[in-house]
Amino acid sequence: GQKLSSKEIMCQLKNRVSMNTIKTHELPKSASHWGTYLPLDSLLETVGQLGRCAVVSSAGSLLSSGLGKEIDSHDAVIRFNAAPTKGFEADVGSKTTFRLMNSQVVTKKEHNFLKNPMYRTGTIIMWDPSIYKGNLSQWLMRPDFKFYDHYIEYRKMNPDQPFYILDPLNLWQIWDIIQENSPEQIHPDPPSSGTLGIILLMNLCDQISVYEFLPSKRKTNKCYYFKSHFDPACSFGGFHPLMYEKNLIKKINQGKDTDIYHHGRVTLHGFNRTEC
Ligand code: NCC
Repeated sequence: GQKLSSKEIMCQLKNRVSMNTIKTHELPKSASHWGTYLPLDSLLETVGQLGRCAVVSSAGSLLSSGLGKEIDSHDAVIRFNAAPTKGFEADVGSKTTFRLMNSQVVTKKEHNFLKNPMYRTGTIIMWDPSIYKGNLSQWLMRPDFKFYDHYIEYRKMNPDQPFYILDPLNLWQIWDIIQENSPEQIHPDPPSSGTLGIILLMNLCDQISVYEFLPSKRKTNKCYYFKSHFDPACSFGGFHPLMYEKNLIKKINQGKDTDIYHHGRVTLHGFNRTEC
């Protein structure tokens, strides 16, 4: 692992990660049955520059945080997967501008993606991993989950809701930077949705507040604020290199360490404020 400064890490993330979402014409013909349902322009082309943005992790330690008002005071809020706001507004707020989801949540019946009205708020961004640095054709031969049918069906039912799919190459562009800044070899598994959301918003917002990604004093083994499920791997990682992701984000935090401890809050600068 190299020892880069905060600014150098910011510049690596800014210059080497594209956060490109897939457009129809970039896909091989074999994917046109669902590819024609993709939005015409990419997410970054469509969403203009935003001011203050919030990233809300799904961690159990958001419970009793009372952060809801603070979170909602941001211009845009990103949430992940099946994380609800209903019933948890006091702690996590109620605004949802973006929802970043893995393909498992879109595909598996148990998540009820097509029926649950929760998903119909905000812009959806889905990701599905390829093999390390695989191109779009390699990815489509072996997607992690077969999301196409639900993607088509959802787009037909909700044609006006923006629904992007992240180019899987982005995952590995980020993974490389995590690996280069870590003291040991990491298995090439994709970064968690949390880290993808943070880096996405660094492309879109002037300033980003991240909640309970770096755990506060409220930290417990409770996995989610909305479920009674206890597992320390939720906060530190099993499949995802989550601990290494968190160490990287810690290095670029512009806020105070006491803000992490008391509020679980990290403050990051957007790339528009990062001169490289
Ligand atoms: O758990 P998950 O993520 O949905 O959480 C969203 C993001 O919040 C951060 N987090 C979560 C819990 C916690 N205690 N600490 C945290 O810091 C992480 O950054 C996380 O990314 C995923 O990343 O997509 C993940 O999705 C789940 C699962 O697929 C969905 O929740 C749907 O059920 C994965 N769990 C399993 O597959 C069993 C999880 O590994 C990663």
